[in-house]
Amino acid sequence: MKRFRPLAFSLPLFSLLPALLSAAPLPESRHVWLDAPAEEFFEATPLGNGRLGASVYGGITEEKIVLNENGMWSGSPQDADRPGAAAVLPEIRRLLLAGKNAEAEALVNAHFTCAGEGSGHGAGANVPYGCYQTLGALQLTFVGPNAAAPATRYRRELDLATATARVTYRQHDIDFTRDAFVSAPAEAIVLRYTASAPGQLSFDARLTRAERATTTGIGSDGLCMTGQLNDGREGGTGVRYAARLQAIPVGGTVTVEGDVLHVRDADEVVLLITAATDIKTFAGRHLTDALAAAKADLATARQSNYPELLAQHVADYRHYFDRVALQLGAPDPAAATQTTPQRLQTFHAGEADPSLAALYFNFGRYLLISSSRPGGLPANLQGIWAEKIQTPWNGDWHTNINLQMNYWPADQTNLAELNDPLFAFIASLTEPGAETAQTYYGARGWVSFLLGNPWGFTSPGESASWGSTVSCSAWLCQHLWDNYQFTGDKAFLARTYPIMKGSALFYLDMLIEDPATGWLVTAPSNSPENAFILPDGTTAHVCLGPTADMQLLRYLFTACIDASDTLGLDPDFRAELVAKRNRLAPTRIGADGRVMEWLQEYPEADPQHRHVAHLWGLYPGNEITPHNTPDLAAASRRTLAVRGDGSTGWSLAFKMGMWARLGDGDHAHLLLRNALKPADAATSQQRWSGGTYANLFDSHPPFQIDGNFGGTAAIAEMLVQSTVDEITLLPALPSVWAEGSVSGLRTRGGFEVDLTWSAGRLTAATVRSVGGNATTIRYGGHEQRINLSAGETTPLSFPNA
Ligand code: FUC
Repeated sequence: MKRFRPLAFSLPLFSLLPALLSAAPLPESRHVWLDAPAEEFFEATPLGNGRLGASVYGGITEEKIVLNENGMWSGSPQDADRPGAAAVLPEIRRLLLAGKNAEAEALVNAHFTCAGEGSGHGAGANVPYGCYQTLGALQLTFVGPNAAAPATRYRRELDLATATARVTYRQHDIDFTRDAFVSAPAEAIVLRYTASAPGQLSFDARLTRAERATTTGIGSDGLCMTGQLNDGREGGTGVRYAARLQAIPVGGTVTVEGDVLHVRDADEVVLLITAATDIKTFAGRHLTDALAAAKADLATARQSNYPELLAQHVADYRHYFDRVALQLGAPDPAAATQTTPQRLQTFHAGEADPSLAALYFNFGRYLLISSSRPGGLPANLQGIWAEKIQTPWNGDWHTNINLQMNYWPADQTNLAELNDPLFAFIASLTEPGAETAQTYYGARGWVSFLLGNPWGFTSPGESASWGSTVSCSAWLCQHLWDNYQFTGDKAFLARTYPIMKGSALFYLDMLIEDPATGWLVTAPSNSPENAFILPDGTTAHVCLGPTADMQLLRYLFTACIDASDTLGLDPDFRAELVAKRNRLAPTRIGADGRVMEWLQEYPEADPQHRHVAHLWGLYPGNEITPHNTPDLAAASRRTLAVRGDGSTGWSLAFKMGMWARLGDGDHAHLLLRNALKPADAATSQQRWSGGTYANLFDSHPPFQIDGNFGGTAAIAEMLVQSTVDEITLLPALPSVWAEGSVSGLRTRGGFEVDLTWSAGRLTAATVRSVGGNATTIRYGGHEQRINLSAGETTPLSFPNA
């Protein structure tokens, strides 16, 4: 290994890259913009403050703004554990050990799934499991002689540098501007409508919702919508909600008639919308009176004028967003002149457009800042943005990939505190999950399966094919340990260690020995959602020790071993973990050179299946690396080659990250190209077709936000990779990103990295230590050991390669 020397002097922080660090993104990586109003929800412009969401359609005569509040959950707490389930466990295991997987699966389906209706097969709005639902919509109908006149110069844009939306157009030589943002400091949706001539704004406003809503007028300038959601039992204990609208005009008049607010002949109008629910769950505001809260929030928001509200909002947002700046490619002003959907088209057709990747990255960070804030609920399958009563898959927290993927960019892209809702959710599972562990396995500790809602649901899902994966809770715990690896925050580790320990205790108790090999394996479980074909031709999902489980358990046990050691706790527990970790079934390579998905080399029912969790150890785990395990890395390449480069949005993002870990930037970029394939209403009819909608939302289809977050994390993974004692710079730079710079990416070990490169080669790099630490920096074939104190920055130099 060649070594290189650092520069002999140390420069103050940021002195090397001053322009880069203070710069807002270039327009081509800053604005998501369209030249037409949205016709579908997945074309609307999404705004949010973590709790409240607003999606702007931008219609000229008929404007619709879909409203969201993330406590809008139907359903209610239930005990869905199946009594007596543990009694059938020995027979399920006996059948599995006898190779009778289909019979075992039948037994799991009959006795080892949840009691009751579970998720309602993904449509649980009216069963106890519940569903995340829309709050409703603000509908505006513009009236007056000019309202329906043809509009020119239409532009609808989202500015990712300020988290503001703007719609502009011209009618009869009058320029209209509609601004929108959702303020976290003011807890309000703020809309401002202006025109270039006085008295031009006339519209009717309504607050609407497809069910369970009553709207009334408040005074002469406001509306109020209230209702109560189904608790899943029609029992009247469902979540209550309230939304308030207030119009503040300059000039003209505002009146209210019934449930309609009329604005006439105004020069300018500000609309404030506040909303609240009384959901009682592991996070949120725990209100007893949603209406009083919406009213109080409105009163507070009214104390500031529009410029003040805007300034507070932008400052709050930039506090998060400005920590990272990414530029890919040389400045490309021409790219900014194309609409975002046009750029998706040309990019998919083969244009390089590196700044589109930077735009997508910025959008992913924007979405996380807008859908996950400390103290709130985690970003769900659609973040916080939902237009229906029955959101696809209940808009819940699926944990066999989806929820975890939502949080992949958090630490890496310097948004660590936005993990807070995820961590609160994980903590909330330990109590109900302890009952589930006892009821099904007679085990200590806690477990949860694929389904997660705000009501503490930890039982297996209602079908064995997807509901029996037993390692979902281990995967959740990875986020706790990984966050500690990024931050080194021992107080956090001490707080969360009992959660990881509880998870590990469950697995210590439930593992069984595979007599054929002597290895310890999970039983029953499955490899996320994939089926295999047994020698007699039958198809099954339920199995012993799928590779994904074993990798996850190796990670969890290692995390608990290291954590207990760091904290000086539980030597006996640690010894048991060490002993059992060594006996966990290893990741193996099959006769066809691929990583084996199951303990036996079954043919898979769907060789292109979207799930690839048997490569979890490659990404986001760390047991497979080209450097440490070259054979497994080569087998991973072959596995990915057979799985293919198509699939759902999140699957493409997952594989993008894996190709980045394999050091193949061009293949990762191919996955990015496929992820950004234009998606629309027609492609939404094609199962598993993936792609990206006109507003940059990821398509599964349907719209599902995990791919946005996974894609963002994968882009970061192409630029910087890390373990707790090693940082690799530009490990998988695609050749089309020959020029670029990034600042503010975080690494494990507690560092922040700024890089500039040109012609595909690193030209400048600085590393700042957050808490004081040593690490090894790798670039190309070179490595360098650094040891920095807290806050210290060092520039790095590299030999000319
Ligand atoms: C998991 C995935 C599906 C989908 C759903 C919401 O079950 O297998 O593809 O993403 O979650």
